[in-house]
Amino acid sequence: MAKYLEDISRTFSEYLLIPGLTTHECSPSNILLKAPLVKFRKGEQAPISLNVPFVSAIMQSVSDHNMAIALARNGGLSFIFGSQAIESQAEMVRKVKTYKAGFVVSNANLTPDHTLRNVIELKERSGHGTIGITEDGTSQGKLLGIVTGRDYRVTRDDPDKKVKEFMTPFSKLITGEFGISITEANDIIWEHKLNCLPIIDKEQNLKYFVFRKDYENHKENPNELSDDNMKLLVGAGINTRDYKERVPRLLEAGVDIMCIDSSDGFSEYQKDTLHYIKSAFGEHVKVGAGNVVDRDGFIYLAEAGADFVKVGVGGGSICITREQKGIGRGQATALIEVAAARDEYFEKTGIYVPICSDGGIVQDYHMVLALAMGADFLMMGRYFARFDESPTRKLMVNGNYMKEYWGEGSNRARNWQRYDMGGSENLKFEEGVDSFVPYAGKLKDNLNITLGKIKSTMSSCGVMDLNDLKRNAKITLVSSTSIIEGGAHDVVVKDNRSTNG
Ligand code: CPR
Repeated sequence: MAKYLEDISRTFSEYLLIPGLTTHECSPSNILLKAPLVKFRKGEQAPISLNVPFVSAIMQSVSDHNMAIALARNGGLSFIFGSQAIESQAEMVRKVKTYKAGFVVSNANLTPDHTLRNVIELKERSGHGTIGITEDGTSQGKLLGIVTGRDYRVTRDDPDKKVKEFMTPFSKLITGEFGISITEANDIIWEHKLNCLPIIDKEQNLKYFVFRKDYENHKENPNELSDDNMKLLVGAGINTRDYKERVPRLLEAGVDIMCIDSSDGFSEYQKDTLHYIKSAFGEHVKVGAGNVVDRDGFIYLAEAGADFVKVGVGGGSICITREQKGIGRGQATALIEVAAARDEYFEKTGIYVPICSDGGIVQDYHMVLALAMGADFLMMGRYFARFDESPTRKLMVNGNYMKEYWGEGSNRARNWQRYDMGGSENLKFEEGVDSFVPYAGKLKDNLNITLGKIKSTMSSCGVMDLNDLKRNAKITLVSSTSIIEGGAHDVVVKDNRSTNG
């Protein structure tokens, strides 16, 4: 007879935190959000920790090199999507590892024969106000000029006017030589009162831009997550099929950690993958596994050698796994059981295997609930997809700016390799949708607001760090009527407050 679990599958929205005593020292500025990323022994420190307990989802529409750079600079980490050719994924990893703070590869480029209309479209789509004009329109082509908002007037100029007629031509540009340090580049910026300094090689090819505003930002990035050589940390998604070829290429490119990406990770395929990687490349090579939703799944992957275990089946915003396959579990219930299994495993073996709550975070307060329920860190897709730094297009939809966001098991991603059972049957149905999410601006601005809220909640709960939160939070279930009480009610709201979307 099938086994019936007694519990009801519950989601984050069904819980709230009860405030604890807020002491004088427990002010948001004293609260720490450092979190272990990989397993460690009792009494030791995790070999890799996050400064902010967030990682971005292993998805085409979320985690490329730009997202990875932005997130690591702000204390979190991206897992670059694995649903792409090995070489292009390795190249993205390399871009993060060779990233030099302040030197930005130009993401918006055109040729002199493009038009003002193209400039305006590109600016809207990419959000970049400085456009590199190169011979072939690529980011590394021969630099012929730049265009910024000061070079044209949208309301007066003919949209068909050619870029070459209004760009600031190369002869009038001040440039820096490839190889100069960030301090030298900033000296040139200050001396010539520039907003942007193009860096070129001896053949006049564009290499980077250095922006005045980035220099100022850089000083404001105290959480930056970097290795011993001051290079940013980066992760990558892998699958249970081509790991023998993919993993060595990712390691060569400098990847710091990998994660086996699957909607159902409780499988012998994951165990085989973990065993192979650990024996072929060594214990120091870090690999997370998942996803699971119960004790059995966690213990299986922890014993198979996973460095962290990811929790969540079917809770992702773009995910229809539960509707399609009838598998899954409410994210809060899954997390609470797996957190207990992690603590039990730690008690028994002295090895702490961090868990990551993956998917289903909608409101900022869900994050602090997930951390209180025992998640060591959180993986989010929708949250990050809304920012400038995600790899997708920004489009105007019904009068609002939106970013595209699609699931890894949707037809659009065609990432069928993540499904461990493989085979052609998996091509016959989708596990996710293609969608829009409201555009929200820069990662840094949004993250600062979110972290401010989390710290403020922690202060209300009277806890100083994430361990303290896990141990001492008081969590209560809410009834459907008390959920109504929690929003604005029985008043006529004057303005529409924006939410996380
Ligand atoms: P949200 O943060 O958007 O709610 O969820 C992101 C998570 O959804 C991903 O990290 C991944 O685990 C899961 N996911 C991504 N694509 C999916 C498809 Cl097509 N089906 C099921 N789950 C998916």
